Amino acid sequence: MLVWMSIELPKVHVSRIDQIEAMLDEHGGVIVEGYLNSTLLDETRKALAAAIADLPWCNTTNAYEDEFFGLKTKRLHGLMDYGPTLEKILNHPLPTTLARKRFDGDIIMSTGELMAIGPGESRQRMHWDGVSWSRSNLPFDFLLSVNIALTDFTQANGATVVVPGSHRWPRDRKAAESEIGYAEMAAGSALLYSGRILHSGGGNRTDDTRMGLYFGYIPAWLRPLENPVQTHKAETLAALGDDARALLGLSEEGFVAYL
Ligand SMILES: O=C(O)CCC(=O)C(=O)O
Repeated sequence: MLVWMSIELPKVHVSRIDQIEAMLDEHGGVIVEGYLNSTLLDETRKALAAAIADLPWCNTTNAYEDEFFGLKTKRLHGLMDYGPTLEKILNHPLPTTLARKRFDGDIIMSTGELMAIGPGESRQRMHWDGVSWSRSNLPFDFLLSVNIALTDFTQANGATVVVPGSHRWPRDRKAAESEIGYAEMAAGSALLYSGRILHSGGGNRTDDTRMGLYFGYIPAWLRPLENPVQTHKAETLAALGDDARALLGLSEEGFVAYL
C-alpha cells in the first residue's frame, strides 16, 4: 500500500475502478494512470495540433473574465469536430461508468474543452467547477470532471493545482498554501475530480505549452455549459454514434419513450 502525503493526490491505474471511486470519495480527486494508451494519446495530439496552433492566446470571447480564462491560455470547444479519436475519449468507459453510478441514471457531457496553458501564464484563481450551478443549491455533487494530460503535467509547466479534501469543506473556506497540491502526471494520465474540489490551472514557468483535455459529465437532467449544436458542425453531429449522441444530449429517446 502506498502512503501519500496529505497534499498529494493518490495515483491509481485505470484498471482499478473500485479504488478510483474510493479515492475520489476520500480525496475529491485522483490521478488515473494509463487513462489513454500511447496510440490514443498520439492520435489525439495529432487530431488537435493544427487547431491549437491556429488559435490565438486568450481566445475566449468571455471578455469580462479574461483573467480567469487565462491571458496566455488557449481554449477549444466543439471537440467532436476533430475526429473519431475525440469521440472515443468522450465515451471513455471509466468516467461514464462512474458518473452513471454516482448520479444514478443517464448522463450527458457538460462541456469538452482543450486547455492549453502557455509560457508565462500565471496561476488561475482557485474555484470549484460546480459553482456554475451553485444558484440551484443542489445538495450533492453533480459533476464529474476529467482533465487528461496530453503533455506531461509538472508543477513548473502548469499542472492543475488541487486542494485534496476540499470537496468536503464549507464553500467559503479558503485554502492555505500548505494545503495545495499539484496534479503532476505523465502524458496519457488523467486527473479525475469532483465538482466540489478547489482547484485551478497552474502557472507556467517553462517555455513549453501544457495541454489538458477536459470533459465534464453531469446528470442528463441538468443543463450543460456547452451547447454542442452551436459548437459543432452539423455534419459532425450527424456522423456520431449513439453513445456520443446521447452524451451530447442529442438522443431522441425522451420523446419516443413516452409516445
Ligand atoms: O487547466 C487546468 O488545469 C484547470 C483549468 C480550470 O480549472 C478552469 O479553467 O476552469
